[in-house]
Amino acid sequence: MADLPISKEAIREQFGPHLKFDPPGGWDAAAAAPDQLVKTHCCFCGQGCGIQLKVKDNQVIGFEPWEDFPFNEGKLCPKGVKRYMQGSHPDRLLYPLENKKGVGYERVSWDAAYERTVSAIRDIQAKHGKDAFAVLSGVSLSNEKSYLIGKFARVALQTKNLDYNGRLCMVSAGTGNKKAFGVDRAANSWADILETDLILCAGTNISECSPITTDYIWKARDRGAKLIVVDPRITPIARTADLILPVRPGTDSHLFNTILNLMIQDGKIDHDFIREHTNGFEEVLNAVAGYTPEECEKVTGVPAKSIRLAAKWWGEAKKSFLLHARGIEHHTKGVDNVLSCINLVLATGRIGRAGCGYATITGQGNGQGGREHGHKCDQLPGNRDITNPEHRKFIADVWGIDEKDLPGKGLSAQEIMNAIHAGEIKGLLLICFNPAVSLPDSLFTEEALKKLEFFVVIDFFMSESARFADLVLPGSLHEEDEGTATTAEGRVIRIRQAVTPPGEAKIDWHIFCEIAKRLGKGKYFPYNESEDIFNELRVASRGSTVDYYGITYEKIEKNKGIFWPCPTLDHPGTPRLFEGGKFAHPDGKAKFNPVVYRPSADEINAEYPIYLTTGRVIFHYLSGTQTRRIGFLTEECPEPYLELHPALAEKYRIAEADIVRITSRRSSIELKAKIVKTIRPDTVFIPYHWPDKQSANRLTQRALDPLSKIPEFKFSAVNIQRVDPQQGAAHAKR
Ligand SMILES: Nc1nc2c(c(=O)[nH]1)N[C@H]1C(S)=C(S)[C@@H](COP(=O)(O)OP(=O)(O)OC[C@H]3O[C@@H](n4cnc5c(=O)[nH]c(N)nc54)[C@H](O)[C@@H]3O)O[C@H]1N2
Ligand SMILES: Nc1nc2c(c(=O)[nH]1)N[C@H]1C(S)=C(S)[C@@H](COP(=O)(O)OP(=O)(O)OC[C@H]3O[C@@H](n4cnc5c(=O)[nH]c(N)nc54)[C@H](O)[C@@H]3O)O[C@H]1N2
Ligand code: SF4
Ligand SMILES: [Mo]
Repeated sequence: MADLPISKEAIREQFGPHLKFDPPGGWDAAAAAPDQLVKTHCCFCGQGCGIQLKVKDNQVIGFEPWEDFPFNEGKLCPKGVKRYMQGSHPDRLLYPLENKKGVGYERVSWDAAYERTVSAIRDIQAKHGKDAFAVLSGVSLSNEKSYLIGKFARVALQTKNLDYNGRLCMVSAGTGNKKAFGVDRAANSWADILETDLILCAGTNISECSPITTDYIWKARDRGAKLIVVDPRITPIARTADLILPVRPGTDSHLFNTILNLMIQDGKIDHDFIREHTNGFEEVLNAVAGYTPEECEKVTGVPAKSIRLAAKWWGEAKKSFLLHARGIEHHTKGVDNVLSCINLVLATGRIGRAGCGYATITGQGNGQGGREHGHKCDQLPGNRDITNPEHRKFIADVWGIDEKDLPGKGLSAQEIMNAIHAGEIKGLLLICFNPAVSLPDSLFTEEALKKLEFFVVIDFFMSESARFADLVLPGSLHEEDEGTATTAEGRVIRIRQAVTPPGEAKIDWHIFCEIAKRLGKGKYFPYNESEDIFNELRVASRGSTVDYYGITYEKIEKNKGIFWPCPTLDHPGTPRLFEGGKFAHPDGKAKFNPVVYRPSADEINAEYPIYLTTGRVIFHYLSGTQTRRIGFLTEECPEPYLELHPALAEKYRIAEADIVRITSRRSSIELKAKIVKTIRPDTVFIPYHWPDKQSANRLTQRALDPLSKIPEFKFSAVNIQRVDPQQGAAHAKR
């Protein structure tokens, strides 16, 4: 802060070339000393980095590092650095818009918007039943909003069809964790990464997607820790790895089963831990018995000697930490992949103590908290089960309703879209989710959204999904409301309001409370401020595996975050789970789960011979509606591309920057070729942050994991073809 104010010229020189528009509040404001610095957190990924926002005249005009926030100690990635540019962005939605047939979007009053929403809900539910109106939500939203939206769907709308975008993200990990450990959270805080001796990263592009975690891994490596990476691509973190297992997409569980079998044969498992702290090992032992490195090499494409080395290192390590993310989870066997990883951890007993641990790296800003508070089709707050009579009674009592009025288990996100397409669901309220870009098989999603009788979207930008809406309501950005979020580590943090929403935009949860009121359910939503909602959430989570009861706003601020579970006001929180080998199942033991390898849903054959996988780049976030609007980020990565190996490029006579048509059993898109040596020669990769003709999801399929209901984003069979230069020129004009 000492060197403020800096000159306009200095700012223009530093940021000018990267800005497509003037900075929020104009150049003068950017150069001025802020009125205040607000200590809050980045709105993007699940790392939840601390950041200080510079506020002037009710606008966020920049940022300063927050160096004493323990997780990131002031460090930020390029998205965090530029996040402040959304608040006053020229594309901000400032008032409600109604889509009038033949006219387009027209400004309407909030009163008219609410009346139309309420009468559409009433009409559709009267004609087609309560469940014909669905809610789809997202976990960039705070814990308070996630909790409130769950209650809104169940109490105000009484629909069972509520689900969220974590269904595309965290559910395979969540299902696997609950099965194995009885609770769904990273087992350790990242502090244990610093102390470990061997790190295994499976299906996670750490450096681009959880950039601050890179720092923890580097620090461990400075102490001599080894690194094994399992990924079909050599991502930046893999470039320094001791061992790379370049697995063919969709074959991970074969690899993990084989590694476990080798460890069992070599006697490198912890029999005492297995006997005292786990159930089900015998079944796993039998399930992995037939898995040999030679067979595994055929299936996974990983050399048998690398598999043996991985088994030796994992078997012999004194301390280890296993991290995985969507690379192994975005599959029709995502839960199996997660369980086969966890079996490796349990077999060595290296969990629940210093330097020994396990975590799935949670993706979205509140991907952890948002999956705990009753935001999912099968769940009530406190990660309670909506089909369990005791859990239902507990929550019905907290909400002051009769248990029999609480809806049952509903459809998951993709199943809701399928039901919309089939004409069974007629109305949709969508917030913080952009399915037109992020669901698989995008042309199907577009067809479905067009069929809705009534579709209302709450967003702060006109997302690609909002283009199909009857009503678009302007909601709030992260820094426009108070609240909490829970990070990938399980640390509950405070999100601070820095400014009020611009124009007529409203704080998201106020919109829900008003709709509830107009539906005659106002008495269930009596909140004046976010803290009132949090205090109810604390009670609703009390006694569950996800106990927030002992966490208060004040306590979070004082301690710079509190790890759940935290059952009482004097409890300090729990950074490390499972200490002393005590797990969250009723008998205190962890559960081994046998996994039998099975192929992916799409089939590789002569017509579709290539493995397509999809994912992210550092400069963009999810469906891109936020980051594609920020000058610097779009300049660094302006468009998607097809990443392929030189050997594959040569086979198809493709040169760098050629236009390539990629075709799956769903559709085709055309992208520029990016030829890299860091990918398997049988696999191609597309980053998915773009819509329409640039959308990777035009190619992906709607097949789901039977347990978690996650789509198979990480594997589609495709063919590729160079588009001749004539057609290429046509492409460039479109
Ligand atoms: N920059 C950036 N950061 C983000 C996000 C973002 O959009 N942009 N999103 C956030 C969210 S919500 C999420 S979920 C996380 C995602 O974080 P990650 O899961 O780390 O990212 P992805 O790019 O989806 O995929 C990870 C890796 O999986 C590999 N992979 C693909 N198929 C397979 C396979 O079959 N097996 C194995 N072992 N690996 C495979 C890919 O090559 C890729 O390197 O990132 C979070 N952080
Ligand atoms: N092919 C392929 N597809 C994928 C993936 C992949 O790896 N490959 N990854 C999947 C994963 S892991 C994820 S998490 C999903 C994400 O997919 P989505 O959830 O659809 O992506 P977002 O871009 O977060 O969309 C959120 C929308 O909500 C808005 N928004 C953000 N914050 C707020 C808020 O606080 N209030 C309101 N009112 N609106 C808000 C944004 O402007 C944006 O329009 O995509 C999935 N789709
Ligand atoms: S996007 Fe993630 S890693 Fe980057 S600054 Fe934000 S929270 Fe930190
Ligand atoms: Mo995600």
